[in-house]
Amino acid sequence: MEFVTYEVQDRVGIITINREKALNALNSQVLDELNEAFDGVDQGEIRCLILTGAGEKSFVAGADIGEMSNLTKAEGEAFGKKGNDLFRKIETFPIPVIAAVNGFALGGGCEISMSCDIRICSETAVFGQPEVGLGITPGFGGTQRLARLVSPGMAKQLIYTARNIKADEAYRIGLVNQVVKAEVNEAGEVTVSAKDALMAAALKMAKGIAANAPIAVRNCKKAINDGLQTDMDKAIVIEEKLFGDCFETEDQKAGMANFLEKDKEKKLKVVPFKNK
Ligand code: DAK
Repeated sequence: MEFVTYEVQDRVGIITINREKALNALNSQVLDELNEAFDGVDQGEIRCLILTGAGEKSFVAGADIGEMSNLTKAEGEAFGKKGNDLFRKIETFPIPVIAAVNGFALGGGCEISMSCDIRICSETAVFGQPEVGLGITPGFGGTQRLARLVSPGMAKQLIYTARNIKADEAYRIGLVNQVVKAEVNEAGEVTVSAKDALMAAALKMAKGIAANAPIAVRNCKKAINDGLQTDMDKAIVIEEKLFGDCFETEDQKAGMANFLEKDKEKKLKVVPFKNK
Protein backbone atom coordinates (compact mmCIF):
# COMPACT_ATOMS: atom_id res chain seq x y z
CA MET A 1 0.00 0.00 0.00
CA GLU A 2 1.23 3.49 -0.84
CA PHE A 3 -0.46 5.63 1.79
CA VAL A 4 -1.23 3.32 4.71
CA THR A 5 1.15 1.31 6.88
CA TYR A 6 0.34 -1.40 9.39
CA GLU A 7 2.53 -2.73 12.17
CA VAL A 8 1.96 -4.93 15.18
CA GLN A 9 3.45 -4.47 18.67
CA ASP A 10 2.55 -7.28 21.03
CA ARG A 11 -1.18 -7.64 20.42
CA VAL A 12 -1.74 -4.06 19.32
CA GLY A 13 -2.09 -3.14 15.64
CA ILE A 14 -1.02 0.34 14.53
CA ILE A 15 -2.56 1.70 11.33
CA THR A 16 -0.85 4.87 10.07
CA ILE A 17 -2.16 7.16 7.34
CA ASN A 18 1.02 8.07 5.54
CA ARG A 19 0.43 10.91 3.09
CA GLU A 20 2.39 13.54 4.92
CA LYS A 21 2.88 15.90 1.95
CA ALA A 22 -0.87 16.52 1.83
CA LEU A 23 -1.19 16.49 5.65
CA ASN A 24 -2.64 12.97 5.39
CA ALA A 25 -5.77 14.21 3.56
CA LEU A 26 -8.18 11.44 2.63
CA ASN A 27 -8.41 10.79 -1.10
CA SER A 28 -10.11 7.75 -2.64
CA GLN A 29 -6.89 5.75 -2.60
CA VAL A 30 -6.30 6.42 1.11
CA LEU A 31 -9.89 5.37 1.86
CA ASP A 32 -9.43 2.15 -0.19
CA GLU A 33 -6.13 1.36 1.52
CA LEU A 34 -7.56 2.01 4.99
CA ASN A 35 -10.40 -0.34 4.14
CA GLU A 36 -7.88 -2.96 3.08
CA ALA A 37 -5.82 -2.43 6.26
CA PHE A 38 -8.86 -2.98 8.52
CA ASP A 39 -9.88 -6.05 6.49
CA GLY A 40 -6.36 -7.42 6.95
CA VAL A 41 -6.31 -7.21 10.77
CA ASP A 42 -5.98 -10.66 12.33
CA GLN A 43 -8.91 -10.50 14.73
CA GLY A 44 -7.79 -13.63 16.58
CA GLU A 45 -4.41 -12.15 17.46
CA ILE A 46 -4.98 -8.40 17.73
CA ARG A 47 -6.75 -7.03 20.83
CA CYS A 48 -6.69 -3.28 20.16
CA LEU A 49 -5.94 -0.97 17.23
CA ILE A 50 -4.41 2.50 17.09
CA LEU A 51 -5.17 4.78 14.15
CA THR A 52 -2.79 7.69 13.63
CA GLY A 53 -1.30 9.98 10.99
CA ALA A 54 2.31 10.14 9.85
CA GLY A 55 4.48 13.03 11.00
CA GLU A 56 4.25 15.65 13.71
CA LYS A 57 1.88 18.12 12.07
CA SER A 58 -1.30 16.43 11.02
CA PHE A 59 -3.52 13.50 11.87
CA VAL A 60 -5.81 14.03 8.86
CA ALA A 61 -6.45 17.50 7.37
CA GLY A 62 -9.79 16.39 5.95
CA ALA A 63 -11.03 14.86 2.77
CA ASP A 64 -8.87 15.74 -0.23
CA ILE A 65 -10.21 19.09 -1.41
CA GLY A 66 -8.37 18.86 -4.73
CA GLU A 67 -9.97 15.52 -5.57
CA MET A 68 -13.39 16.64 -4.37
CA SER A 69 -13.48 19.99 -6.13
CA ASN A 70 -14.46 18.61 -9.54
CA LEU A 71 -16.77 15.79 -8.48
CA THR A 72 -20.13 15.44 -10.16
CA LYS A 73 -23.14 14.74 -7.97
CA ALA A 74 -22.88 11.01 -8.68
CA GLU A 75 -19.15 10.94 -8.00
CA GLY A 76 -19.68 12.97 -4.80
CA GLU A 77 -22.21 10.40 -3.64
CA ALA A 78 -19.84 7.52 -4.45
CA PHE A 79 -17.00 9.25 -2.57
CA GLY A 80 -19.31 9.89 0.38
CA LYS A 81 -20.40 6.25 0.45
CA LYS A 82 -16.80 5.02 0.34
CA GLY A 83 -15.98 7.19 3.36
CA ASN A 84 -19.15 6.41 5.26
CA ASP A 85 -18.79 2.64 4.74
CA LEU A 86 -15.21 2.78 6.01
CA PHE A 87 -16.04 4.96 9.02
CA ARG A 88 -18.91 2.67 9.97
CA LYS A 89 -16.57 -0.32 9.61
CA ILE A 90 -14.20 1.34 12.10
CA GLU A 91 -17.03 2.24 14.48
CA THR A 92 -18.42 -1.29 14.50
CA PHE A 93 -15.06 -3.05 14.23
CA PRO A 94 -15.13 -5.89 16.80
CA ILE A 95 -11.86 -4.71 18.38
CA PRO A 96 -11.51 -1.29 20.08
CA VAL A 97 -9.85 1.42 17.99
CA ILE A 98 -7.97 4.33 19.60
CA ALA A 99 -7.42 7.45 17.49
CA ALA A 100 -4.02 8.95 18.33
CA VAL A 101 -4.56 12.47 16.99
CA ASN A 102 -1.16 14.01 16.28
CA GLY A 103 -2.10 17.43 14.90
CA PHE A 104 -4.81 18.68 12.51
CA ALA A 105 -8.05 16.70 12.66
CA LEU A 106 -10.22 18.78 10.36
CA GLY A 107 -13.38 17.85 8.46
CA GLY A 108 -13.04 14.19 7.49
CA GLY A 109 -10.09 14.02 9.91
CA CYS A 110 -12.23 14.96 12.88
CA GLU A 111 -14.90 12.61 11.54
CA ILE A 112 -12.62 9.57 11.21
CA SER A 113 -11.36 10.19 14.77
CA MET A 114 -14.98 10.23 15.96
CA SER A 115 -15.62 6.84 14.37
CA CYS A 116 -12.96 5.43 16.73
CA ASP A 117 -13.84 4.28 20.26
CA ILE A 118 -11.43 6.59 22.08
CA ARG A 119 -9.54 9.73 21.06
CA ILE A 120 -6.31 10.83 22.65
CA CYS A 121 -4.37 13.73 21.19
CA SER A 122 -1.12 15.63 21.37
CA GLU A 123 -1.14 19.13 22.84
CA THR A 124 -0.67 20.42 19.26
CA ALA A 125 -3.89 18.87 17.96
CA VAL A 126 -6.54 21.03 16.30
CA PHE A 127 -10.09 19.81 15.73
CA GLY A 128 -12.79 21.32 13.56
CA GLN A 129 -15.52 20.86 10.99
CA PRO A 130 -14.75 23.60 8.43
CA GLU A 131 -17.16 22.29 5.77
CA VAL A 132 -19.71 25.12 5.76
CA GLY A 133 -16.86 27.44 4.76
CA LEU A 134 -16.34 25.20 1.71
CA GLY A 135 -20.02 25.22 0.77
CA ILE A 136 -20.80 21.69 1.96
CA THR A 137 -22.06 19.96 5.09
CA PRO A 138 -19.90 17.51 7.02
CA GLY A 139 -20.36 14.37 4.94
CA PHE A 140 -18.61 11.57 6.82
CA GLY A 141 -20.95 11.48 9.81
CA GLY A 142 -19.80 14.72 11.47
CA THR A 143 -23.29 16.11 12.06
CA GLN A 144 -24.28 12.84 13.73
CA ARG A 145 -21.24 11.73 15.71
CA LEU A 146 -20.20 15.16 17.03
CA ALA A 147 -23.71 15.82 18.35
CA ARG A 148 -23.70 12.44 20.10
CA LEU A 149 -20.17 12.80 21.50
CA VAL A 150 -20.30 16.32 22.86
CA SER A 151 -23.75 17.87 23.00
CA PRO A 152 -26.17 18.97 20.27
CA GLY A 153 -25.67 22.65 21.18
CA MET A 154 -21.87 22.45 21.18
CA ALA A 155 -21.85 20.42 17.94
CA LYS A 156 -24.13 22.96 16.26
CA GLN A 157 -21.93 25.83 17.41
CA LEU A 158 -18.74 24.17 16.10
CA ILE A 159 -20.32 23.12 12.79
CA TYR A 160 -22.21 26.39 12.04
CA THR A 161 -19.22 28.59 12.90
CA ALA A 162 -16.61 26.26 11.32
CA ARG A 163 -14.33 27.28 14.19
CA ASN A 164 -11.25 25.17 14.91
CA ILE A 165 -10.54 24.26 18.51
CA LYS A 166 -7.30 23.33 20.22
CA ALA A 167 -6.58 20.23 22.27
CA ASP A 168 -7.46 21.76 25.65
CA GLU A 169 -10.90 22.85 24.46
CA ALA A 170 -11.48 19.47 22.77
CA TYR A 171 -10.73 17.89 26.15
CA ARG A 172 -12.99 20.30 28.02
CA ILE A 173 -16.00 19.52 25.81
CA GLY A 174 -15.39 15.76 25.96
CA LEU A 175 -14.29 15.27 22.38
CA VAL A 176 -10.99 13.74 23.50
CA ASN A 177 -10.23 11.52 26.49
CA GLN A 178 -6.66 12.66 27.07
CA VAL A 179 -4.20 15.32 25.95
CA VAL A 180 -0.55 14.30 25.86
CA LYS A 181 2.26 16.84 26.19
CA ALA A 182 5.82 16.75 24.88
CA GLU A 183 8.36 16.02 27.59
CA VAL A 184 10.65 18.91 28.43
CA ASN A 185 13.79 18.91 30.63
CA GLU A 186 14.76 21.56 33.18
CA ALA A 187 16.53 23.58 30.52
CA GLY A 188 13.29 23.75 28.56
CA GLU A 189 14.52 21.40 25.83
CA VAL A 190 12.09 18.90 24.36
CA THR A 191 13.29 15.43 25.30
CA VAL A 192 10.29 13.51 23.94
CA SER A 193 8.32 15.05 21.08
CA ALA A 194 4.56 15.49 21.35
CA LYS A 195 4.09 12.80 18.71
CA ASP A 196 6.35 10.28 20.47
CA ALA A 197 4.72 11.02 23.82
CA LEU A 198 1.30 10.59 22.20
CA MET A 199 2.20 7.23 20.67
CA ALA A 200 3.67 6.04 23.98
CA ALA A 201 0.43 7.00 25.75
CA ALA A 202 -1.72 5.39 23.04
CA LEU A 203 0.31 2.18 23.22
CA LYS A 204 0.09 2.12 27.01
CA MET A 205 -3.69 2.45 26.83
CA ALA A 206 -3.95 -0.11 24.02
CA LYS A 207 -1.80 -2.64 25.88
CA GLY A 208 -3.94 -2.15 28.98
CA ILE A 209 -7.01 -2.98 26.90
CA ALA A 210 -5.19 -5.89 25.24
CA ALA A 211 -4.42 -7.40 28.66
CA ASN A 212 -8.12 -7.82 29.44
CA ALA A 213 -10.42 -10.64 28.37
CA PRO A 214 -10.93 -10.18 24.62
CA ILE A 215 -14.45 -11.58 24.42
CA ALA A 216 -15.56 -9.37 27.32
CA VAL A 217 -13.94 -6.27 25.78
CA ARG A 218 -15.55 -6.93 22.38
CA ASN A 219 -18.90 -7.55 23.98
CA CYS A 220 -18.61 -4.27 25.93
CA LYS A 221 -17.98 -2.39 22.69
CA LYS A 222 -20.99 -4.01 21.05
CA ALA A 223 -23.20 -3.43 24.09
CA ILE A 224 -22.31 0.26 24.28
CA ASN A 225 -22.62 0.86 20.52
CA ASP A 226 -25.83 -1.10 20.01
CA GLY A 227 -27.38 0.11 23.26
CA LEU A 228 -26.89 3.75 22.33
CA GLN A 229 -28.99 3.20 19.21
CA THR A 230 -32.08 2.18 21.13
CA ASP A 231 -34.22 2.89 24.21
CA MET A 232 -33.18 1.74 27.70
CA ASP A 233 -35.57 -1.26 27.86
CA LYS A 234 -34.12 -2.73 24.69
CA ALA A 235 -30.59 -1.61 25.58
CA ILE A 236 -30.66 -3.57 28.83
CA VAL A 237 -31.68 -6.71 26.92
CA ILE A 238 -28.71 -6.17 24.58
CA GLU A 239 -26.44 -5.97 27.63
CA GLU A 240 -28.00 -9.09 29.18
CA LYS A 241 -27.32 -11.15 26.07
CA LEU A 242 -23.72 -9.98 25.73
CA PHE A 243 -23.15 -10.54 29.47
CA GLY A 244 -24.49 -14.09 29.16
CA ASP A 245 -22.32 -14.66 26.13
CA CYS A 246 -19.17 -14.29 28.31
CA PHE A 247 -20.08 -17.32 30.43
CA GLU A 248 -18.46 -20.66 29.71
CA THR A 249 -15.55 -18.86 28.06
CA GLU A 250 -12.09 -19.80 29.28
CA ASP A 251 -11.52 -16.14 30.15
CA GLN A 252 -14.52 -16.00 32.44
CA LYS A 253 -13.69 -19.32 34.12
CA ALA A 254 -10.02 -18.47 34.66
CA GLY A 255 -10.71 -14.87 35.69
CA MET A 256 -13.23 -15.80 38.35
CA ALA A 257 -11.36 -18.91 39.57
CA ASN A 258 -8.21 -16.86 40.15
CA PHE A 259 -10.17 -14.29 42.15
CA LEU A 260 -11.78 -17.01 44.28
CA GLU A 261 -8.38 -18.60 44.96
CA LYS A 262 -7.33 -15.20 46.37
CA ASP A 263 -3.98 -15.60 44.67
CA LYS A 264 -2.88 -12.13 43.65
CA GLU A 265 0.01 -13.40 41.58
CA LYS A 266 -2.15 -15.88 39.78
CA LYS A 267 -4.83 -13.26 39.27
CA LEU A 268 -2.36 -11.34 37.15
CA LYS A 269 -1.56 -14.47 35.20
CA VAL A 270 -4.99 -14.65 33.63
CA VAL A 271 -3.39 -13.11 30.54
CA PRO A 272 -3.09 -14.24 27.83
CA PHE A 273 -6.79 -14.98 27.74
CA LYS A 274 -7.97 -17.69 25.43
CA ASN A 275 -10.99 -17.50 23.20
CA LYS A 276 -13.97 -19.77 23.55
N1 DAK B 1 -6.95 18.31 0.88
C1 DAK B 1 -5.93 18.33 0.01
N2 DAK B 1 -4.71 18.83 0.29
C2 DAK B 1 -4.54 19.35 1.50
C3 DAK B 1 -5.58 19.39 2.48
C4 DAK B 1 -6.83 18.82 2.12
N3 DAK B 1 -7.86 18.76 2.97
N4 DAK B 1 -5.10 19.99 3.58
C5 DAK B 1 -3.82 20.31 3.30
N5 DAK B 1 -3.48 19.93 2.07
C6 DAK B 1 -2.21 20.11 1.40
C7 DAK B 1 -2.02 21.56 0.95
O1 DAK B 1 -2.65 21.81 -0.28
C8 DAK B 1 -0.50 21.64 0.83
O2 DAK B 1 -0.11 21.03 -0.36
P1 DAK B 1 1.08 21.67 -1.29
O3 DAK B 1 0.63 23.04 -1.59
O4 DAK B 1 2.30 21.61 -0.42
O5 DAK B 1 1.15 20.74 -2.47
C9 DAK B 1 -0.03 20.73 1.98
O6 DAK B 1 -1.13 19.89 2.30
C10 DAK B 1 0.35 21.52 3.21
O7 DAK B 1 -0.75 22.34 3.56
P2 DAK B 1 -0.62 23.93 3.83
O8 DAK B 1 0.50 24.50 3.04
O9 DAK B 1 -1.96 24.52 3.67
O10 DAK B 1 -0.17 23.91 5.37
P3 DAK B 1 -0.45 25.03 6.45
O11 DAK B 1 0.36 24.66 7.63
O12 DAK B 1 -0.27 26.39 5.88
O13 DAK B 1 -1.99 24.89 6.82
C11 DAK B 1 -4.03 23.67 7.34
C12 DAK B 1 -2.47 23.70 7.42
C13 DAK B 1 -4.51 22.31 7.85
C14 DAK B 1 -4.60 24.76 8.26
C15 DAK B 1 -4.48 23.93 5.89
O14 DAK B 1 -3.75 23.02 5.04
C16 DAK B 1 -5.94 23.72 5.67
O15 DAK B 1 -6.75 24.56 6.00
N6 DAK B 1 -6.29 22.56 5.04
C17 DAK B 1 -7.65 22.26 4.69
C18 DAK B 1 -8.42 21.86 5.91
C19 DAK B 1 -9.87 21.59 5.61
O16 DAK B 1 -10.62 22.53 5.21
N7 DAK B 1 -10.28 20.35 5.75
C20 DAK B 1 -11.62 19.95 5.58
C21 DAK B 1 -11.78 19.45 4.21
S1 DAK B 1 -13.49 19.19 3.89
C22 DAK B 1 -18.27 14.01 1.58
C23 DAK B 1 -17.96 13.46 2.75
C24 DAK B 1 -16.99 14.06 3.52
C25 DAK B 1 -16.34 15.22 3.10
C26 DAK B 1 -16.69 15.72 1.91
C27 DAK B 1 -17.64 15.12 1.12
N8 DAK B 1 -19.32 13.44 0.76
C28 DAK B 1 -20.37 12.71 1.47
C29 DAK B 1 -19.31 13.59 -0.59
C30 DAK B 1 -15.34 15.82 3.91
C31 DAK B 1 -14.97 17.09 3.71
C32 DAK B 1 -13.78 17.63 4.33
O17 DAK B 1 -13.05 16.97 5.05
